[in-house]
Amino acid sequence: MADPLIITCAAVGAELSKEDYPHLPTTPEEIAESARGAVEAGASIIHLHVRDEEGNPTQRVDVFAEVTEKIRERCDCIIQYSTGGAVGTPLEQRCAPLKLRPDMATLSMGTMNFGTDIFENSEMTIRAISEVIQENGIMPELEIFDYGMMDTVDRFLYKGFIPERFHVDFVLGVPGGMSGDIRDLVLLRERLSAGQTWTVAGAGRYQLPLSAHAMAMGGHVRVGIEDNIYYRKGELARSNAQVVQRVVRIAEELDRAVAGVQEAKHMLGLS
Ligand code: KMH
Ligand code: ZN
Repeated sequence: MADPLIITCAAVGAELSKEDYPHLPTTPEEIAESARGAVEAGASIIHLHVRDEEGNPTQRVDVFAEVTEKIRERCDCIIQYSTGGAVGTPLEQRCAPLKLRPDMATLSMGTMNFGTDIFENSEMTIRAISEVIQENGIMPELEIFDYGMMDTVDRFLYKGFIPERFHVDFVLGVPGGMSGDIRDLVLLRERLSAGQTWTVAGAGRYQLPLSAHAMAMGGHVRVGIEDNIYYRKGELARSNAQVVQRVVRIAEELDRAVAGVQEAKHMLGLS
């Protein structure tokens, strides 16, 4: 019997604007409300990016603090800060919010083309972010966008650059990274040690099929507007809650219980 399903909601992201997607939450109030809706629908982790007063992506500590507080006022959930930020965010800014000690933080495991941009994660960048994550006692989620990044995980583990306990997120279907083909997910999953917790986040049209396959394979799922603004072809999602609700319905059909926040914390080694 598979473990209960941990649903992550990537509610905001750093790439979209309200012009791309009119319901994009950008103010602290909007982000916290959207997170609340997703958690009420069944998400236990909120993957968090925040926006400044103009709606632009920011790694400002005061904004992360305000949004975190507003989410905590509304619901109990695991809050996971992005250290990826937006493409081109300087290293110091990427690490800055970690001093607020969120439950989790992302750690991207390599440089890649990211659409028409370059998402820079050199060895020194990964090590620096990993150090700040560890200094603050945060559980890392390793973001794997491409197969070679699994080799970096193994090498960094061997060298002690990353801690031994982490969660893994396969982020598939980003142009420049690995595709969201199911065979790629199977290949990646085979690289994990027994008992390693993992999630899949499918970008765009890959979100739904990868979610369904991950659920059937015993993995966990990330959905949300950061990864896909569409509910189905040609139809925008109404909210983060709406896409989480669909995952919950599929999980029910697959007889996969959905993890509550405390269960998710326990499975991830956070409690
Ligand atoms: N915004 C992307 C460049 C993360 O959150 O750590 C990187 C990203 C990954 O979203
Ligand atoms: Zn992100």
